[in-house]
Amino acid sequence: MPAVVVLGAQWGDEGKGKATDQLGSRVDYVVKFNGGNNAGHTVVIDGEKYALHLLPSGILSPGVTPVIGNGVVIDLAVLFTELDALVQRGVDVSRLLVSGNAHLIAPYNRTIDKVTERFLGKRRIGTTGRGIGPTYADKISRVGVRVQDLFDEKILAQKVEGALDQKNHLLVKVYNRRAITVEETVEELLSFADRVRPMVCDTGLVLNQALDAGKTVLFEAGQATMLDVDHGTYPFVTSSSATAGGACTGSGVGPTRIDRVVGVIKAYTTRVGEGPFPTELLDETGQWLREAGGEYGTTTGRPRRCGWYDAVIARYATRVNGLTDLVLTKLDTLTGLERIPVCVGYDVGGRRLDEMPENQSDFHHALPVYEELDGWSEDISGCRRFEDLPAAAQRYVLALEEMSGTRMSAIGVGPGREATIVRH
Ligand code: 2SA
Ligand code: GDP
Ligand code: MG
Repeated sequence: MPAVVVLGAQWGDEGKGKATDQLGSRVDYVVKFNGGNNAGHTVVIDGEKYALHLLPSGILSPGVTPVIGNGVVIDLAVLFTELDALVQRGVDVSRLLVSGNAHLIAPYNRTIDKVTERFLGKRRIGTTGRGIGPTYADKISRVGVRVQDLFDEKILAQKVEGALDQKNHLLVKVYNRRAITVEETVEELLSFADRVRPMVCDTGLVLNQALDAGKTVLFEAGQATMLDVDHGTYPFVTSSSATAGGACTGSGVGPTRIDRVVGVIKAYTTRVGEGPFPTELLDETGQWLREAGGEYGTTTGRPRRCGWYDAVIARYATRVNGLTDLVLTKLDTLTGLERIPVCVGYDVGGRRLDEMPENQSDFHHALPVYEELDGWSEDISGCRRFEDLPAAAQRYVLALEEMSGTRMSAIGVGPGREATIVRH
């Protein structure tokens, strides 16, 4: 397993943090390649809970070198708050490497994220408000500020001035806010420069050299396939490439070097923020799933929308990412349900679809076509072998595996590191 990508197959919060942490103990490098502190990955080790946002989950495994790749957007204040909190809990963070090409979330991008959402009103995306979208917009518009700019004050001031020219117009004239000065922005960014400098290097070169030397690298995605800016439910997406291709563009490692792509998928579906969600349950069953699964945002605390497993999405994620494996999580959450519906296709205006509709409006109007499977009532959290699961739970997993078209190589039966059934 020299190079493996771990990503979300649904709308996020599938349990990527736990999956990465588990694989992390067997790899040399863990690279975060997209997103920023919009992410929230929970890892539970010996009953102790860690919520990671900007840092790769691999940071918790001793011996692993964590890397923040060029595809990530970095809020420096958050980076150091997270690092300090981990140091206080005894985690060794000294090996962290940061790409000089990663973009910085400037304070004005946080402001613009929040005011834009407010002004969008009913059309809002439901962002995390962390400045992610505006920072990626700056990157693509070529007015972004990168980590390497921190080490030349003159260049930093020029870049901030270039970015603020447009933004102040928007802030003052459209959003009725005060103008942000170049000086205050530069001062805030520079206050972190000395601390970040020793971590900064050509991370693409380091990773390629590591692979050449036979080391193992795990690429950890933030958000998920259905939130990917190209392949997700646009415009209700995040602004980065959360699919497998993003692992290459966001790290500087070519696609021919990737050996495995692991999709993490929940035994049901959740989504946080706005946008279409065919299997969403707006009734008390949805509320039951939310409480049973503890479905509240790891970053913002927002209640997550809950619904049944959607095999159309599983097949789509398999295709878009070229998945080699699925890791099924939170099977234990479904314990106690008599029957469990699974979405096998959509009805769009009387037409039956087995694949994701290409047209966005069709997806908004897609009605789930369900097949019902038997549930189980036994506590499965102690199961460690597939054969230990009740027959109905085994059948549920095998049915999902067949519908999704990818082998389910591991099954999560609890939040803890050890609460996993490994099949392949
Ligand atoms: P943004 O802030 O620009 O990335 O928001 C755009 C959309 O992406 C969704 N998004 C997420 N969805 C699930 N989980 C995320 N991380 C946190 C978590 C979220 C939280 O682990 O729970 O705490 O609320 C995440 N980050 C971004 C977001 O909801 C928008 O739909
Ligand atoms: P991520 O963003 O994909 O890393 O997922 P989050 O950490 O935001 O949300 C997943 C939640 O489910 C966390 O609270 C995990 O501790 C928890 N979790 C992960 N796998 C399992 C599992 O198999 N069973 C249960 N009950 N909880 C799990
Ligand atoms: Mg999460």
